[in-house]
Amino acid sequence: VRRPMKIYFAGSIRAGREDAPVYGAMIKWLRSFGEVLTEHVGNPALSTTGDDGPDDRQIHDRDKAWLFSCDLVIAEISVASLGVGYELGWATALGKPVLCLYRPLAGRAVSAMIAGSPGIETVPYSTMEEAETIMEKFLETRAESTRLSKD
Ligand code: 6K6
Repeated sequence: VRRPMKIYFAGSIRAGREDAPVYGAMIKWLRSFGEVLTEHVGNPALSTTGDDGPDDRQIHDRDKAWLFSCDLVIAEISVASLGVGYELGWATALGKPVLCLYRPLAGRAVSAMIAGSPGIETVPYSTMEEAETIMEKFLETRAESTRLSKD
């Protein structure tokens, strides 16, 4: 049975929203491959304070449920976030395929717990075009194994 692939996209929220347009562009592109469970991550209107949204327990529980139900996880980690790191830890513990994309910056290295994790593919990129090529390759190989194990 083929159903749309469920993609969990992770990106910084309270750790800083400067890359929100990047998340938005990636999410928009990913929509042609499946359902993106976490579209709010790319919403430029979402601030870092979020006083008007659901309370933290609701956010945590809903995101955790999405993480359990997703087929794979893609994270943009150029802005380092505790929440994203926490999600990546759960994703690998759950055995989900995980891709982390980042733009390399001088003097800043990706956490060894992410870059060194055998359950995570950590790949640098510089242009959106490059990011799309990397995501497409990841989706093609992972979608196949997901289909084989779930059908
Ligand atoms: C809006 C503004 C502040 O808080 C909100 C509503 N918050 C969230 N809504 C949905 N997902 C969230 C929220 N806060 C964190 N997350 C999840 O953690 C997302 O899936 C992100 O990938 C990740 C971001 O973590 P932080 O530590 O940067 O906030």
